[in-house]
Amino acid sequence: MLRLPPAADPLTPGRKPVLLFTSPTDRAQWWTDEIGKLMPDLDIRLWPDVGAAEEITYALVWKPQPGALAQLPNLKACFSLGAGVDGVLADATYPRKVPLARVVDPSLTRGMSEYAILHTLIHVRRQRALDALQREKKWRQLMARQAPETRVGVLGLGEIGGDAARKLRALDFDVAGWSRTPKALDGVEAFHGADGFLPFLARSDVVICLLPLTAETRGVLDARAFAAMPKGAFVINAGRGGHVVEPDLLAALDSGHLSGAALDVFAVEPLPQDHPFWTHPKVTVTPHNASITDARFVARLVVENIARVERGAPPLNLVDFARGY
Ligand code: NDP
Ligand code: OXD
Repeated sequence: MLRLPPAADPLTPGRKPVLLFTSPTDRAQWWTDEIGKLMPDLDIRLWPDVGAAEEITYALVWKPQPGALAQLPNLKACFSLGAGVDGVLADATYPRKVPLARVVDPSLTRGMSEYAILHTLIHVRRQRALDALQREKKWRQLMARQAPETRVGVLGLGEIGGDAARKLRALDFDVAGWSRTPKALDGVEAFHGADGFLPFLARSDVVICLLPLTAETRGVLDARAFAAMPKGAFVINAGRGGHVVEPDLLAALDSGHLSGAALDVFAVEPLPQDHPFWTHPKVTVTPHNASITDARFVARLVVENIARVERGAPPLNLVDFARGY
């Protein structure tokens, strides 16, 4: 069992912060238990049982119902349950005067890098073909491309993409990354901006999308992008479904230009039962679980951020509304 050291209750005496939790997917009980261990006096309300809206001072959210946050007149800060905030900013009524913080945590980052490495290795080591041979009880050795001969391209070099790029580099892959602004990572070829995009794709045998979904990055992986990748390239998407133009990806797979894809995120989630990705022979589908925010670790960040705001400091990991991430 994980043991957390006891934390002093950091609430200002005489004031009563109230946290609203709302998520269609995360387990409320898990979060209230973990936050309760660290801040026992915190009043936590579970959507839709808000009580008096003016009493709510903090919100911990994943895909909140549009309009819900705008109805909280005394909201001091909002905390995303994930690293991505597209599901919060999709609500045009989000009150922009309220700071929005996102999750940056080693547990979340580690899971994402593991996903990127796992699917890179499954592809490079031809594990799906070996699984098929096993099903037929065939003993046949398959040659795999060496890591230094494999050009991996990571879209997004932030908390998660930067970590994945460094770890892939440590496995001897030939790694490049693409970001909005120039970045320097040891041993990683860096590309940035619109001008760097197609050259970055053209040198990438495995393309791993770890971008946030913003107005600029929506649909970034479209027919033009797939055509720019070398024949036989493999695509991994753990950013957001909105990054991929799904019909374009299917066309690039079916034409034989791309060798396969591992997809964790989709335009519509859960992935509809009749979606061709489910049964496509070149596609691996996972249910948006590349990395799941773990309340045992991230409750501490929520509590710290409440304490910071209570003492007049900005929350950690603030989102820049103008950039959208
Ligand atoms: P960060 O904000 O730390 O990093 C984002 C990176 O994307 C930065 O390098 C940034 O560039 C780059 N970027 C943003 N916009 C553009 C653009 N227009 N062109 C080129 N590069 C751009 O985010 P995280 O690494 O913490 O998270 C990334 C995403 O991962 C999340 O937003 C979420 O969508 C996804 N995610 C998915 C999970 C899953 O389970 N599938 C779990 C967790 C996260 P710059 O460095 O110049 O700012
Ligand atoms: C996240 C996610 O953004 O889980 O953290 O998708």
